Amino acid sequence: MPPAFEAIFARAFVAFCLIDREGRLRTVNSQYARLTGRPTNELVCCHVGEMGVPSMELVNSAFTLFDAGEKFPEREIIHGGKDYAISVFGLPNACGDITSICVFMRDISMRKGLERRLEAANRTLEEMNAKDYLTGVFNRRHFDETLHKEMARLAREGGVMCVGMVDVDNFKLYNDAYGHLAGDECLARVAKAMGAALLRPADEIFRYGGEEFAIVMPQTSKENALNVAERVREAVAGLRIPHCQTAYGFVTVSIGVAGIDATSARFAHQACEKLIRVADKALYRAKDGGRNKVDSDMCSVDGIS
Ligand code: GH3
Ligand code: MG
Ligand code: MG
Repeated sequence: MPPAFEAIFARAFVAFCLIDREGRLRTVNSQYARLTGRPTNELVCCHVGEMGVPSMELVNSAFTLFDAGEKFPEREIIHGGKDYAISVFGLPNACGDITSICVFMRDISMRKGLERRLEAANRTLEEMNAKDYLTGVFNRRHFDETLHKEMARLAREGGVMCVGMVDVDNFKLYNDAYGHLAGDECLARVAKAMGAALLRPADEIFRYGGEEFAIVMPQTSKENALNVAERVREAVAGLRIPHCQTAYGFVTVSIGVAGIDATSARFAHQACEKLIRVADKALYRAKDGGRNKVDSDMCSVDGIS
């Protein structure tokens, strides 16, 4: 290599090496030596497999691409806890055959670190956007999105989906008796207990508004949804949060469950509204039945109502 080029490569910020078809290092610069933790003069003629960077898999795939007349797309790798962008070029001999490859490794750890922090911040923001601040369960916006998504999936895949509308009993009286702050705390505890009572990962609870919650149970028969609702009701009653203004003496919830099958789900928008209306009616019946109860119904949508 001309001395001027050697000086340039020695001082370059990128790690550089020249590798032959056998995977042996032909030339390396000091950045590459630093990356491997060995002095430059020890590296020439070493097999790249010993260094681990770049991998032999990368070297082989680069030769395969160049032999086919293609380019090697830039890759990102992690080595020694750092991120590198790898560019590879083929070096032809006098006959035009690629006999060795030049590998450039650019340290992009700073940029990748920032990208990861940004991704994590975006994930947190997305989660905050979907969650209810007070109770930590998903919010109404996420409920609407989930219900529509699940309704479309139901129409596509068949089966039955159920929704449970949950309402804390006599909650106005709770606030009146214990104050709004205690009311807030109570709602958070109730939400947590209800969430823990949902055993299937597909079942999800949302804060619908005020002291009302909604449970979405995809691919669940009405009978199974009733069991889930019963478990949720028991979980809240089991907290035994004192409520001096009710016949039970502790905080309870009433739940209305509504089921819908794939045929009705085809009328997606109406189906979502109707499902909630039917669940609401079942909820009123549970309230009328003395509260701390579960009631249910099936919902059918004919596309007109
Ligand atoms: P029912 O058994 O018929 O549901 O009676 P209820 O008292 O629970 O129903 P009502 O709709 O009369 O009252 C709901 C109460 O829930 C009134 C409202 O102040 C309270 N509430 C709604 N959201 C919150 C909240 O975020 N924090 C607190 N502390 N109270 C809330
Ligand atoms: Mg209510
Ligand atoms: Mg209520």
